[in-house]
Amino acid sequence: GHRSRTIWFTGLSGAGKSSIAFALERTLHEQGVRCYVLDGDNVRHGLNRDLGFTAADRQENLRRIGEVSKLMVDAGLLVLSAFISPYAQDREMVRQLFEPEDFIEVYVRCSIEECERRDPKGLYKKARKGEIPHFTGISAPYDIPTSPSFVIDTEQCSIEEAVQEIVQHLQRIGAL
Ligand code: GGZ
Repeated sequence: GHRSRTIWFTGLSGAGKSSIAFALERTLHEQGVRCYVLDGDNVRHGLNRDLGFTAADRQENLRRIGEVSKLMVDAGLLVLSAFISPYAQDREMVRQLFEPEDFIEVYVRCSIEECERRDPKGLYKKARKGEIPHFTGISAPYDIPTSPSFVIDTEQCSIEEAVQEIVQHLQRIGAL
């Protein structure tokens, strides 16, 4: 049976975190699973609009998102949180908010070269010109996850294949 929990997607800008989370949400809705996607577009313009991209602001961004995710899990939802979450220390802080089985970390892997080629919002181009400070992968770090629950490589598989892999993983661990 389905239990509410948080699936936390981490990876570079343009790696495909939000696309996978929204596609997964559609698939799970079709199966009657109540879920909700949190990502930069619905959190950074509202709840966290006072925060930028320094290490301290990212930490506070992720702390609040972790707390909101936890409230939504308490309310019975499967929460799909898609944030770069570049610092291992911050991902660990968020993990600590949950029971171990209630937090699944998915590393959405894609090389910086490929993210820069995709550049869906033109942000890498701007970051290269020095117009966006602290840009992850260009002028700010990304700590590669050392023990994620699951890795999705978006240079190797499509969004739909990624969704199928995650659904199968969730079934394997009895989460669906
Ligand atoms: C990284 C930035 C930055 C900087 C704006 N560094 O691809 P996007 O556009 O839609 O997603 C990115 C989003 C990252 O916000 P997060 O809340 O996920 O970051 S973190 O988890 O690190 O707190 C990108 C855009 O915001 N963006 N400036 N400097 N990404």
